[in-house]
Amino acid sequence: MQEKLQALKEDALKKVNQAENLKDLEAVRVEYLGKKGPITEVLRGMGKLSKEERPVIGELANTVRAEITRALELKKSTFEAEALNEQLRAEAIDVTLPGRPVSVGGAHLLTEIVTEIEDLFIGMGFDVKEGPEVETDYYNFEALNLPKDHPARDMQDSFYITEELLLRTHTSPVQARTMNEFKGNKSVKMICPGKVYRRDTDDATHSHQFTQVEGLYVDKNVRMSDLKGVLNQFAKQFFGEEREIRLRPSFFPFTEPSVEMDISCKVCQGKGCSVCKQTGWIEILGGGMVHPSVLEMAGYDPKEYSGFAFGMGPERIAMLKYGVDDIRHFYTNDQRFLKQYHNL
Ligand code: 2U9
Repeated sequence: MQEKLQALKEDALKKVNQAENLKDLEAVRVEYLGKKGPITEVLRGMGKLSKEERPVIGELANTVRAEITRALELKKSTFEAEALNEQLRAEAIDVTLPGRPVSVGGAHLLTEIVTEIEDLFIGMGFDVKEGPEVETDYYNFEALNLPKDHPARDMQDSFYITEELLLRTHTSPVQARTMNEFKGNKSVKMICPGKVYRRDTDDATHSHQFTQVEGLYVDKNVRMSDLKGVLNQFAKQFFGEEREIRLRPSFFPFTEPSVEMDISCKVCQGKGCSVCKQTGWIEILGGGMVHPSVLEMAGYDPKEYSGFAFGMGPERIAMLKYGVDDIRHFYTNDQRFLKQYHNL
């Protein structure tokens, strides 16, 4: 019996050695240690052995089983390590390969321009305020000296939602609201950037939705020369120190007197070219002294307070600064256009 067990052990260890994979190993395990295997058979037949033989054979059978089990496990872990190595080799990443470039987004040109304008005015002590795009007829027109029968309402054909509500045609209602909020007791120094809407047919220079930045400074003793100083500072910082400004008389219902501001043409340095239509000057914004009726409607005494206001269109300004030839480029989101202005 002892020799039989020794022979079994040697056979089994030999087969473990010869096994080429996990499947072979499992077959060896089943053959020798399985329920119907020879070792189990020996252990089952212990009852038939003599009293003296039983502990000797029992111990030997257990030892043989333990040795075969250990050999199986050892070989199994070798196979597993090999499999893992093979997997690691197959899945290895070549970190020296050049990477795929990630395309990085950026702020829209209009956002960049509006932020730049905001920064310049913040630098001159202005607050930035926003307001609703759906406005009441009162704040959009009435409070700005544009009563119901005013002919200037025709100039701003509007998108009405109800008889009293419309999409704002300018950002001026934000200023009217702010003045109203301050109840005539405080000075106001603010700009309000935002989207505005007009019933225009879209073409290279018109868009039914565009952007405005408007400004307002109301206090005691605010004068036209303050407006000129602030706008001159803005123009030089935004377009370049070498640019000159000029103010021309104009008309807006909410300012009196009203002006339009031109900057000297960069292309011809004021000599006259096709960009400035041979005038040497390019119009960039409008403004004036806040109309006394507007001050009064907002609760400010026009004898005590005065103010200046101005308005500009960032699209037009961006078009002038970067030579963009069609306003629709700002809204059609063609990446070939937008990407040119990343990292300005
Ligand atoms: C209040 C009082 C006065 C705002 C003003 C302009 C002149 C102006 C246009 C420029 C190009 C609009 O974007 S654009 O089409 N704006 O010329 N805007 S004065 O005057 C105000 C605003 C609010 C309470």
